[in-house]
Amino acid sequence: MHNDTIAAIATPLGMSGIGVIRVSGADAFALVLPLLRRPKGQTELPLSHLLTYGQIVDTTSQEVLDEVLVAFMCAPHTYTREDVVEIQGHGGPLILRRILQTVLAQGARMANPGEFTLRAFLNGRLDLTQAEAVMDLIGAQTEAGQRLALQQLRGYLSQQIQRARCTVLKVIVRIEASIDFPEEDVPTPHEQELLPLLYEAQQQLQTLLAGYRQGKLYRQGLRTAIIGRPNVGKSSLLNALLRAERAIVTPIAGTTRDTIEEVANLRGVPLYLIDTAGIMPTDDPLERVGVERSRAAAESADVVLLVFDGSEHLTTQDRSICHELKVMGFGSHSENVTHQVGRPMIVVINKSDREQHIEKEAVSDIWPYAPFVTISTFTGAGLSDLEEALAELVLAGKTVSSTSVLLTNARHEEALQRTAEHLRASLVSLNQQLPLDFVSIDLRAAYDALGEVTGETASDALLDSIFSEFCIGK
Ligand SMILES: Nc1nc2c(ncn2[C@@H]2O[C@H](COP(=O)(O)OP(=O)(O)OP(=O)(O)O)[C@@H](O)[C@H]2O)c(=O)[nH]1
Ligand SMILES: [Mg+2]
Repeated sequence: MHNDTIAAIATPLGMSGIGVIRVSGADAFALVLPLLRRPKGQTELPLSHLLTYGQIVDTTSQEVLDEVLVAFMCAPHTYTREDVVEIQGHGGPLILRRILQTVLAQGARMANPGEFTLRAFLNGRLDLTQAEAVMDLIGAQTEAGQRLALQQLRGYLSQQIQRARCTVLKVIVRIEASIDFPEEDVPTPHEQELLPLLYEAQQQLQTLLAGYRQGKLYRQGLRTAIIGRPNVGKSSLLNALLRAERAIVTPIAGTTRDTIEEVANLRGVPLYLIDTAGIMPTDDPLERVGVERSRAAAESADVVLLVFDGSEHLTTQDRSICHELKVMGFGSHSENVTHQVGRPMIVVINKSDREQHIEKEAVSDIWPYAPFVTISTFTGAGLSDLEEALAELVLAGKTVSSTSVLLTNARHEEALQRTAEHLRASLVSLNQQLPLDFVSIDLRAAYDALGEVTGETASDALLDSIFSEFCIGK
């Protein structure tokens, strides 16, 4: 299954300067060479890792399909560690498909999603975290996300996992040697000897797990819904945070009819800003759909920016929106921002450039613990405070440094949680002076769970599910 030769278009299908077809496997050279017509006199084998100029010809019709540059790359210094050929043609979908067709007609098989990277993994060029990092790198939305993916690709995460795994293994070896060879005088390890090692492994894991929440933010971003009654300045706020005139702003209440999503960058975290239609009672069927979408946006948001018009008195509409958000669980119930109980939100009082009429105390009574920010989208006053408050709320002031290794993947997190539980169980058994084989059962489970992260103990089903999420040609 994994020793045939595969081919796929490796660049997105669209109009572009060039497009690349990638071929990998033992027969890659033999399949492509007959299709390549080189300038007269060139008959020697092309040099590895250099570009060869020529024309791709359909072998049955002899029709010239494209003028190309081809890179022939000998194993093992290739992406898959197999022989790889990359044909660079002109970037038109029709041309690329026709070139691919002729390569397939020569006997290559169409690659499955992620199959090139799967081969790189199976051939030992990448471990599983590195293969997954390839996908993260392609999908990265911010520079911080890109940096994290690159660190993972370079193997920094695997190193940390291996360190913890090695510590666990040390304990397993000591325990099992004493169980297996009691007659050879391998002494039974003393609990005081094993505990420090297990504590160390547990700490290594907990450090990684603590970074997970933060890492996830950088990778997936934060859904931030801008909610409020009509005309308070929600669309103006979206534009201000994007520093672009994205949404239509008018003095007419009900300007925004549908939700609008845009990505802004908050200190490296992708901020998915959702501008919504003002929530209000209405009989208009079109408006009603918009209002329902606003509610859904709030429901699915990680954070809500609740906007009020500071130049007007608090209205019943404002109050009923507050009520709806409370029902959804928004608003912290404790003063301590880092140990919030409710879903995070920020109260934004807009239009500070005008005379203020809003009953601020009434608003604070409704939201005693939510951060308050007063802004004007006209003058820009308070916008940096708002960004600060958002960063404080979600990052607790932290930003990703170029050296930190953060766990970003839910699969890794799940496996490490399991590892941590097994370690905890082994520590309990050790403390209760249970027989050492009890301890060792849990430690073996912890060792295997760590191996799942790097791929050493990953099942075929797990591999399938991971690589099927890749794009074709990767
Ligand atoms: N003075 C002042 N006016 C503002 C400010 N922000 C927005 N406005 C005005 O308020 C009106 C409504 O602004 P929008 O941004 O369209 O408000 P909205 O909440 O998106 O309104 P809907 O889409 O209708 O729900 C416009 O006339 C804006 O120019 C501000 O900071 N100061
Ligand atoms: Mg609007």
